Amino acid sequence: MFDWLFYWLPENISTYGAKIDGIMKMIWVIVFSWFVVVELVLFYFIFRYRAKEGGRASFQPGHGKAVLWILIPAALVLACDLAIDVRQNPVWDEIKINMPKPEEADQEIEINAQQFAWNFVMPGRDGSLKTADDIKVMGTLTLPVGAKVIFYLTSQDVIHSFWVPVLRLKQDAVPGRRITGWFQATKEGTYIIGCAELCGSGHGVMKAKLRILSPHDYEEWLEKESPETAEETAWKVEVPHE
Ligand SMILES: [Cu+2]
Repeated sequence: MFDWLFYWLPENISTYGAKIDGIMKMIWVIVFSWFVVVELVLFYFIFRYRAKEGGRASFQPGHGKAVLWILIPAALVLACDLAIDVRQNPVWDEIKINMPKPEEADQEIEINAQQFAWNFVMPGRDGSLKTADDIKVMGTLTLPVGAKVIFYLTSQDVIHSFWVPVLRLKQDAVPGRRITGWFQATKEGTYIIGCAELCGSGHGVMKAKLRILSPHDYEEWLEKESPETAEETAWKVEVPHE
C-alpha cells in the first residue's frame, strides 16, 4: 500500500533484503503517521488558542484527566514498538541467529578492513579458503550469482563497517574480532561497497566493488585469477573508480 513512498530505496539483490525493507517500511510508516498527527494537533492548537482580545493563559494541573494526554499517546507508542518487535524477531533469527553453517554455504570468504580499503580473500578453483590457490584482491569482491556466501570480517586498525546497500547488509568490523555473516546475491552486476563507520580522513573514499557474475563468467574469472601455486598467491589491487 505504501510502496510508492519508497521509490528512493536502492535496488535489492539480496535473498533477505525484502524482509529488511519490510521492517524499515513499517517503521517509516509508523514514524511518518505520528509526525502527521502531532503536527496537525500542534497547528490546530496554535490556531485554536491564538492570542485574542481579553484571552488569558490558564494553568493545566498535571493530574486528573489531563494525565490522559500523556498516558494514551505513551500506550499507543508502546503498542507500535511491540508491533515492530513482533515483526522483526523472526527476521533477526533468520539472518543473525540461525546463520547458515559453513557446510551449507556455497562459498566462504575473508573480508579485511583497513584505513582506507577493503581486502578480500576468495577461494580459488578448489572452492575452499586457506589453500594455495586463494585469490587475494584489494578493492573488488567477485562472486557467482546465487551463491550462499559466508564471510569472516576482520579489521587491521580501527572500527569500520562493511556496507553493501543492494544486499541490505551492514556489519561492523571490529579490531581483534572475527565476525561471521552471510548473504546470497540474486542478480548479476557490479555494485558499490562502502564503509559505514567514520574511520578516519579517508572514510568517505573507502569503497570497493562487488561483482556478481553468471556461473559461466565466474568460471572464466576463476581460471584466469586462481593461482597455480602458493608463490603466485600475491595480493592484487583493483581500485574501484566510482
Ligand atoms: Cu572505514
